[in-house]
Parts: sequence; C-alpha cells; structure tokens
Amino acid sequence: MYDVQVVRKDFPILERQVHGRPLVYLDSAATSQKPQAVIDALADYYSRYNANVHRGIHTLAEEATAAYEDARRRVADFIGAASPRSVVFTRNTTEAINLVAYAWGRRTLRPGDEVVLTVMEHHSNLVPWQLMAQDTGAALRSVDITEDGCLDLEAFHKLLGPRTRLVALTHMSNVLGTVNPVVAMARAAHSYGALVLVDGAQSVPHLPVRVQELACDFLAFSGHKMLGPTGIGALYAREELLEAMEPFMGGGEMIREVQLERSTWNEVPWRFEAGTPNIADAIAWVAALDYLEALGMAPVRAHELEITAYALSRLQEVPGITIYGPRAAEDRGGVVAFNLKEVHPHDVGTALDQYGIAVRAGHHCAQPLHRRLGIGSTARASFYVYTTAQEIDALVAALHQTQEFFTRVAGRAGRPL
Ligand code: 7TS
Repeated sequence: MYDVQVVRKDFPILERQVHGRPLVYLDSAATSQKPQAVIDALADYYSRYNANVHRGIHTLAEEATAAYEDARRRVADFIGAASPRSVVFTRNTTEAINLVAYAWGRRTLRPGDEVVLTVMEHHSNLVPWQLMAQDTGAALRSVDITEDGCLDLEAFHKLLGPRTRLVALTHMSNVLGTVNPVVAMARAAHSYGALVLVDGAQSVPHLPVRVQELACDFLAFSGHKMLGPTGIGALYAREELLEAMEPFMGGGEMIREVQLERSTWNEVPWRFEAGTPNIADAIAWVAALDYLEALGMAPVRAHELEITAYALSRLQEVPGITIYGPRAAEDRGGVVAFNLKEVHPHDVGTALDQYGIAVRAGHHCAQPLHRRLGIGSTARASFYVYTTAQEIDALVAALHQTQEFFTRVAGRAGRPL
C-alpha cells in the first residue's frame, strides 16, 4: 500500500514553511526534492572516500572508482540497459542530447538528410538539432499536435521517408503532460532506417521505463528530476552506436594514447567523459534509485495518476480556468499547465507563493509549443512521490482566492487586467 505520508517523512524540505504556511511544492517537473538518503550519500562520500576516479592506486581512489562505476551499473539496471557500457554520465538531459548531436549528428548528417522533431519538445531537444542543421545542411521536420494535445500520428507517418536519419522526441511533455506512444513511433522510424532519440527527462522519473521495450537508440535523462542531485544525468545509447561515435569533448580520461599531434580514444563509455567527472553526484544518484526502486515505479506511476486525475477534476472548479493537454489522466504524466482568465501566469505564480505554494510560470522552455497553443505562457503544477490530495485542495482554494482578488481589482479599475 502506497503511503504518501510515510514517503513525506523522508524529505526534510517538506517541513519548511514559506510565508508562514507549510510548503506545498508543486514544481517537481523543474526539479524534484531530495530524500534524506540522497543528502546523506553526498555527505558520506565527501566525509569518507572523496578521491579522483580511475587514476589513483590508493584506497580512497579505489573506493571512489568502485562506487562511481557501481553507479553506472545501477543507472543501467534502472532503465533495463543490457550493459553499463551503454551509459555515459553527463551533467543532465541537455548535455546528453548535445552529446548525440555533436558526436553522432555532426559526423553523420549530410545536406538533405532529415531530423524529425515534435512541436512539444523542450528547447534542449530543439536547439542542439538547429545548431546541427546549420552545420551539416540537414533539414528539420516537426510533428504537430492535435486539438487534445497529443501528437498528430498521421502527420508523423507522412513526415517519415528515406531521408529521415533521426526521430528525436520527448517521452512525456513537460507542459501538456502528454505521454507519447514512443514504441510505435520508434518502430515506424526504424522501418526507414532512422535512429530514435527519446528525451526521458520527464518519463524516467515517473514511469517504468525499459530501453529494450522502448526500442530506442538513445535515451537522455537527468538525476535531479528523479530525487537525485543536480549536475548528474545520463545518456543511454546502444553500445555499437557509442563504439562508432567520435568523442564530443577532448581532455583527460577519454584517451588511450596521446601524441603531440594526435591521439587515440579510450573505450566506451569513458571516451565520452573527458576530465574529472561528477563523482559525488553520480554516487548519490544511486541512493535516489534505491529509493524509487523500494517504492516501485509501478506504484509511483499509480500514485501520480491518482493525484493527476484528482487535480484535473478539482481544477475545473476554478472559474475562468483553461487546462492544457489531454483530458484523461491516463494519457498524461503528473503535470498540469493552466491559465486563469485575465490573470497573467506570472501573477498566478506570485500569488500562489504567498500561500506557500510553489508552481512554475512561463514558457517552460517550450516556446514553439506555447506559440502553437496561441499563448505566451502558462502556470504549471507538477507532482511527484510526495504530493498529496490535500496539496491539490490547497492549490484549488488559493486559485479561487487569486481569481476573486484579481476580478475585484479589475472591477474597481473598471477594466480587464
Ligand atoms: N526535456 C524535458 C522534457 C524537460 O522537461 C527538461 C527540463 C529537459 C529536457 C532539460 O532537462 P535538464 O535537466 O537538462 O535541464 N524541464 C524543466 C521544466 O519543465 N522546468 O524546469 C526544467
């Protein structure tokens, strides 16, 4: 039985007050909070065995190296990768996608080749491909959405062709919450010989994700959105793809032998980890994986579905609210973006903060999507393992008061805000 109150006790930050009220943290899509076990793992590393990895022969260096490489194994296991050699540590999802764009795209793409993206991508899965298209002459194609905020699959199939080299798409939208049918899309892309990159920033933390079942070639994700520390993420790639790729960055650790004028490369995945890596955060990420595995990813998903369904139904009670994305909770993850009539989302965010409620407001690094929806920005509530129905009630009550307040002010001023 999933007991959210027991889970909450593991997160010291949830005891905080903000503006004299208990913190209601509804911004986990931006970054999640951390359980005590992750905070302890960081302190333990720095207190007991801090040392550089792969190069020392002393005890501390051996312990740090073993823990760092164990973290790689654990990340591989978490996503069902066959081998830890398929996992490159990066700073975050953004760096993982850039790694593919530079180490694979720059070498592979030719003028006239096509990269298929979607209109709901985060900027980190758009801008690297724009840079790559400028450098290589490849063309970008974009899949539109339907009225209910799902990908237009008919349009997707029409975009695929013999020139398609890559389909790069998010598993779950950080604005609409839409969970995309990546398995079927990957199958279609592969039938044209294209590779598939899945942006798992919002899915790996919230859904059971197994790379073998997804049939993706690349999967990018971040530790900080899944209870782990900031500054650590991963790129999963099929090992033979990594073998065929040239380095992204040059420096220490990624080489086998260096001459003054040329070098040879280390084995994968170390070929892609130039310089001293983020040892502490990789090791502490394991404590987050342990935590999620102890809860079970299926129960985590079930809890979020319940919270999301409750939020979707309760938010509809707020007068003048527009909710974006699929109507059914099953089609989405724990993210609800919305707007109040005639109240700017930034004002919504500032007003909610006065009630101790943390949401994000803005374009959420998805400007093309907001443009497609005909709006500049949204307010967004996002949920995770520690979110309760009472917190949704607090959000709805505060939104009622915010709407009322702004309507009164607008009424007194005799004009819409
Ligand atoms: N892809 C998606 C779908 C995301 O939601 C994010 C971060 C990223 C990529 C980039 O992740 P990073 O760890 O490299 O920064 N999304 C958000 C968000 O929705 N609010 O703040 C960050």
